Amino acid sequence: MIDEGKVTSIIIEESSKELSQMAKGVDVVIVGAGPAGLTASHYLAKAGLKVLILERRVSLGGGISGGGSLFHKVVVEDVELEGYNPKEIAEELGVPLKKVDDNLYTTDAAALVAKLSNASVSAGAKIVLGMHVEDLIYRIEEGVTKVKGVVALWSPIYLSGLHVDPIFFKAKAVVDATGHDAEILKIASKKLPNVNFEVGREYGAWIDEAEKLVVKYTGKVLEGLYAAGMSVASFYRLPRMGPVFGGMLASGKKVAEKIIGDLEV
Ligand code: 48F
Repeated sequence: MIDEGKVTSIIIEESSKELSQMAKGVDVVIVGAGPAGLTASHYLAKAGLKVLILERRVSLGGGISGGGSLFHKVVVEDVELEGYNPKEIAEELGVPLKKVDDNLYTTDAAALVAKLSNASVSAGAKIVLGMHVEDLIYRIEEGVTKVKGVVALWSPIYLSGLHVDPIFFKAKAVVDATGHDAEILKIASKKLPNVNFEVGREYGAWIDEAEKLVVKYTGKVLEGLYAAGMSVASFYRLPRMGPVFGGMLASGKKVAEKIIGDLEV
């Protein structure tokens, strides 16, 4: 016999234990569980870092599922993007690929979501769904603005517009993996002192350039704040690539390597 009250108390106790540990500080908070965020989390967690992904939806994969214009296939390419090969990354993460052209491979969107999510949690990353990041924690040290974590609200609270105070997660590094809207970079531009940038929107479509440039420009934006995936394209006004996901995987891997280097793991 399973007691109803016990089920709820297990959920609350176990979640609270973990959330309270993570609130005190993780190594990396990644905002957004799309392809870039999930890929980054795998490599960061695999390197031994404590990684928390906060995702405001109650689903994983971001734009992957709707990515092929609602067709169930997506495309990954076998090319060098600034030293990163998306096909090799996909294979490393267990994504089943079918060759369809010289350097183009396809997989089911659902398979990409499942394999990236599996790679993330299997490496030890923690994913909390239904959590909307609405602000940043910062300090000014020797005149330099440094990001020290995020301010978050459960999504239903955020959506309801109720006047409810948020919760905090301290982190050594925060990654904006929020996609086209580059929400965390926008927050930084509006809410942090001494930050003199504006966030725009990516340019029109040019796949070859978009895939290369999004990887090239992936990295640190401010002390403690990094960008990966389509937020990079919006921030630096790069072209878009549409339903080709290689650049997102490569960008995720690159941001992980940058952070691992900066945190001297
Ligand atoms: O949009 P998304 O998939 O970003 P990405 O990893 O990949 C982009 C591609 O999907 C596609 C493309 C390239 O092929 O053009 O669009 O860069 O995933 C971003 C995730 O971040 C969540 C959002 O719900 C989505 O799942 N997100 C956005 N803002 C917030 C957030 C926020 N403020 N707090 C929490 N999650």
